[in-house]
Amino acid sequence: MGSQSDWPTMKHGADVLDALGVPFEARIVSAHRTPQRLYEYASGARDRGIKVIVAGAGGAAHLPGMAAAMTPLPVFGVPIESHSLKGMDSLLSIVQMPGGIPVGTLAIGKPGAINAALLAAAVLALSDAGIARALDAWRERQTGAVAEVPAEAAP
Ligand code: RP5
Repeated sequence: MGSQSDWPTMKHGADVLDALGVPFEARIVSAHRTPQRLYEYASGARDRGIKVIVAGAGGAAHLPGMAAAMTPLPVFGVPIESHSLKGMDSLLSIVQMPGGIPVGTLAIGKPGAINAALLAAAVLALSDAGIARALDAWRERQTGAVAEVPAEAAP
């Protein structure tokens, strides 16, 4: 993520990965404030054994696109909800990549962080039976938690 201030959003994705038993690392890497850290992180990720990168950033959100430019790994971008433009700036910054350098872009904020984690797990599940089973179980639990009849609304 681009900043400590992104963590309350990105933590929702981290919680999903924890629940699925997917090992991950959470790092602050700012495209603007720590460009050298971004270069080292993204260009070295594959050699360190990283398989998928989830990059959350807000505002002029260059982190996912710049990371994607420096690694062949799949990169999923999470637009953080900004104060001034409610994350529309983040969304458009991340989603409008030029052809040739893809960033899979998720929804703004918490749903995007959750779905980026699920999508990353789905990629890993293609070659990891344990993660595939965990994902199946996660979906079954989600389905089982949906009531057929709405509960009485609180007065
Ligand atoms: C982006 O700028 C970060 O991803 C964050 O969403 C936004 C604001 O960062 P802070 O000023 O809160 O550190 O690079």
